[in-house]
Amino acid sequence: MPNVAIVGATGAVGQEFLKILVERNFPVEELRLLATKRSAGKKVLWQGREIEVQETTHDSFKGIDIALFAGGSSSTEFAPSAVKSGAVVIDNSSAYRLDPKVPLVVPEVNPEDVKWHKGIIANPNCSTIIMAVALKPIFDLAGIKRVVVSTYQAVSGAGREGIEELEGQVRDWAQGEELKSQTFPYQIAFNLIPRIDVFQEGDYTKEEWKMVKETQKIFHVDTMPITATTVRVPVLRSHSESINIETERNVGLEEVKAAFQKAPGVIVEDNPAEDRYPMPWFTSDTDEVYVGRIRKDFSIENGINLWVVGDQIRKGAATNTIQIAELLL
Ligand code: 11C
Repeated sequence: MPNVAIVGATGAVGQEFLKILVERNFPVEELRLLATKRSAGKKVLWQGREIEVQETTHDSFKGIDIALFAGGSSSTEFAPSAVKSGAVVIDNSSAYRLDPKVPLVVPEVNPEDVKWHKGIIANPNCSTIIMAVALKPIFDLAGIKRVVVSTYQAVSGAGREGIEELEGQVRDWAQGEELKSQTFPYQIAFNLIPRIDVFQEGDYTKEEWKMVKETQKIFHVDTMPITATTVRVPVLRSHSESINIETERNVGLEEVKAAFQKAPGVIVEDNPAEDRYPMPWFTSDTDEVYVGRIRKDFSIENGINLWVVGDQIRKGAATNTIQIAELLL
């Protein structure tokens, strides 16, 4: 059984790793929990074992077979040391995703890419993963000519601090107190913020470019035109996406629905007659990507509209990472 390390073990994604390893019966010989100095010394009870969180150092990875990095700046600092020690790193940060020597993997889309890793495998951005799982059945069925996506992203994308900021603002508002914003640039309670991460080329944000470039890499189609608008919404932990797809080939709606019904990792929730569609409150704490509002875009010849929702901390981060680790085994 492999020795596994979690780097960033006390954060939102790190904590989810602990649960998912158990749920999916992932074989673990030793589990080493690593975090910043601030969290070192904390005790965690996992599977009847009391594990003390250690500060991550360059020597933390001796004997480790698989290192799950929860994301953040620790990846560039420590992933190379983990690889030098012989571990395979699965990294949630954006540091290595577009590196041509590093596979970027969504197991439902490009599991075969795991095979050519050279020590590091990158886990895509959460909104990218959720979109990629939903695009895959259409890509296989009809080819994709163009994608237009708008996201409605939960505060969990900004980690534990994001969740605490929304909860704190709602509490303060109910008590008639002034709302404080630290993690987000503006008040997020009762608001939307159409800027996630920093502005970059063409006045698109880094989050928007991630959705474009990472998706192209995952599908091995550098030229697939994708345009994104990413928006933070006052939702706790599931990202939602409105996706408009122009297909290469004309396909009937029934074919599209049948493809989604068969697609791994997808749950179709689409019944207008019964007012059924995916919603972020109800998809939280689950591992699948939910697809609904499946309909023709009548404004173009081969167009499909979808509404897609998935838990950001799970399928958008921790579950996808552990699925990659399962492919390694
Ligand atoms: C968000 N997508 O919702 C971001 C969080 O590149 O893994 C994940 C950032 C990343 O804020």
